[in-house]
Amino acid sequence: MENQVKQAYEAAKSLYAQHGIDTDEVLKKLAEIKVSVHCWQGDDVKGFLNKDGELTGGISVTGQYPGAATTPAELRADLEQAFSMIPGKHKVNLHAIYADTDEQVELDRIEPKHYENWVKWAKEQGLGLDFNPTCFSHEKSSDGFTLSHPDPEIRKFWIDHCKASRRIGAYFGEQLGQTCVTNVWVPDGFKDNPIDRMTPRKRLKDSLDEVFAEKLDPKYHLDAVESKLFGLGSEAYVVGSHEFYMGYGLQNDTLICLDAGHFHPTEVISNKLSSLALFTSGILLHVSRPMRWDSDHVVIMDDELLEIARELVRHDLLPTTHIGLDFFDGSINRVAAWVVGTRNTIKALLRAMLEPVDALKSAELAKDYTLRLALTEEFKSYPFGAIWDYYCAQQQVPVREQWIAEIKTYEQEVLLQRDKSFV
Ligand code: RNT
Ligand code: ZN
Repeated sequence: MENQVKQAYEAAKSLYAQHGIDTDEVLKKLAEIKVSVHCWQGDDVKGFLNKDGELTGGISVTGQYPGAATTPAELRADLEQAFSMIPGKHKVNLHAIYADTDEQVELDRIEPKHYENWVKWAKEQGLGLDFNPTCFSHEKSSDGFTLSHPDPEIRKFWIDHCKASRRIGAYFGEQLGQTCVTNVWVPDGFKDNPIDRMTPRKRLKDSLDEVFAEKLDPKYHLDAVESKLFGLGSEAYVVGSHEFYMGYGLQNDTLICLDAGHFHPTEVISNKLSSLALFTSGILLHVSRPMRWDSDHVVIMDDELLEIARELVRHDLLPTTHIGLDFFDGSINRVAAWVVGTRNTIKALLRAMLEPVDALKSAELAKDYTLRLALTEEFKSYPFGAIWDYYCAQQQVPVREQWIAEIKTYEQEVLLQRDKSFV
């Protein structure tokens, strides 16, 4: 390790120690936190099952940056590159359309064997896996409905797809010896004001009951449901709203997924965690960055990211929270996007862990709001960067911006070669 990094760490360590914060301990705890890195940043949510199909379901990726992965092998290489720059051991979050198979398999027929290569790779890399049924970008979702579709045949197709997805999730969990979260998100909704808001919700509820009927070992597999407020083409009404899934998740003991971009523009998920946690056994997060809408920009170190991290740390929610990422930007180097978003998420957790939580809670309880404010503000300029740099060095990943040059080399040597082979 560079001397400078070490020296800066020692100096910072003694400053934090004055507040009873043991930075060595903090780094040990930080190394235990897994972030579920979403595979779909690597290829603009295209996947490999329906290559030529367009992205539908009210989500959208913009940008034409060269070098998107076009095969499972390329996507894995890009993920490996990203993970070599991200401290800690993490998980990869797969969508069903990322099956690695030559078979022309339909979504309602997917099986564990279609994802064997991912499992093999995850084992080699020491990674966990999470899973998602892909209820979009498909002819059977082209009118905007899946699990709540009025046509029982189409509904059945999606129910079967979600059932099959859960079995794949359970297979991931068993194979890798760690819990896999399978998260159900469906785009169902209306562009314009519906007359009947309730019947589609009733159908979605019934479909989910069928999907979750098979009991799976929670040691290896957990279900999650993800709500949203609106999408492109479902501006007026989304069947799976927050209230819908809040009710469903509480009644059926599935994890409730909070996506940072799925609420009203001034509404934040950080303020929901302490409520939800009182009534659930766990929460799934989709850490994202909405800009004016559910735009899924790359996660940056902004106030909301920090606030999410603080809530998790202050209320000891880390053991029961599954932290997933959900952003997709095709206008910049996609591997760099992963690195920026994931490093920021981990860094935000570190910053939160380096706060004098007990002292701040005591000040609050003693009605010393002056101390609460003053100490909070002073801590914003405490040298967390030195702790972060040391952590990166300790975890043998690039310190500070060193990784940018490595990414540029990877871009030249790997990403840009891909597009050439097309010409
Ligand atoms: C869509 C949801 C969902 C997707 C992924 C691809 O609004 O956020 O999580 O982004 O499943
Ligand atoms: Zn999401």
